[in-house]
Amino acid sequence: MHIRLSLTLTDKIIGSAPFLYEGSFEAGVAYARRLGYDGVELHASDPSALHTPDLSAALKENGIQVTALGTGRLYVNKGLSLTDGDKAVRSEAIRMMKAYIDVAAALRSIVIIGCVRGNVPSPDRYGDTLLLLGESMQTLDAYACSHGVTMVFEPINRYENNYLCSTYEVADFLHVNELKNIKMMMDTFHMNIEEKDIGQAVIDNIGDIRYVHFADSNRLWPGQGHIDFRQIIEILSNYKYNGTISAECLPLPTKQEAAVNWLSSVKELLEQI
Ligand code: LER
Ligand code: MN
Repeated sequence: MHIRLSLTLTDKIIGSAPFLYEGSFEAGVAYARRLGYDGVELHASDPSALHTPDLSAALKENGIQVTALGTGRLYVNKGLSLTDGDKAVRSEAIRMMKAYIDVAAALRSIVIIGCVRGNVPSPDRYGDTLLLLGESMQTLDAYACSHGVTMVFEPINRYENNYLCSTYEVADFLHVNELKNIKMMMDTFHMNIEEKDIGQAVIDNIGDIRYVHFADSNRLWPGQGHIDFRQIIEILSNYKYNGTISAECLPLPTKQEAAVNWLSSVKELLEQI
């Protein structure tokens, strides 16, 4: 199994965001290398901050790959969503997502679609929201296809987003909308809340899974809660998953301790395969 282990970097941690480094991306790349990571997952509210000569030089110098770009800050910082009732807001969300795709094409990275999906404003608007999301995703899929970029939709637990919370729901949505370059990712923290059987959900959806976040049931690094990571890694290995596993967990007790402990526990699990 050829897996890349990636560290989550952000320019600014907002609230209880599960990222393990805060500061300049160039310094973050060197830090990820020093700790022994192979890649970085970048979370910035402005995609243009990610396509700079300094960052490219830092990536090259440290032999580090950008594994994915997170886009949640569009929703958290700017209130933009792909399903907003106001067409002008949806269009702005799509315009910004296209800017992330442009950067991802240059960096050969994946783009994550997480909370930028927005929420269903009231139960009677569920169908309309799915239709709006389908429309926005078709537009992004066409753009991603023409730029050779893969996007991954993240099932997020019900306490953070009120629809498309489980892997099965997301798989249905992607298939019904016949999306070509938009696949799925899995985050074990969310799966622990939403799936009946995490291992079975990985097996049933493996054909669509292109990216992985590892955090334990309490969102600390693997081994601190009760998720069976050995079983999940065995399944990923059996199905020849060759993508990234990313360290998206709470920065506790400190960012650095979480980053160091996440890596050593995941490496130890991988060595046992
Ligand atoms: C994003 O990857 C995620 O998992 C969300 O829960 C952000 O907090
Ligand atoms: Mn996640």
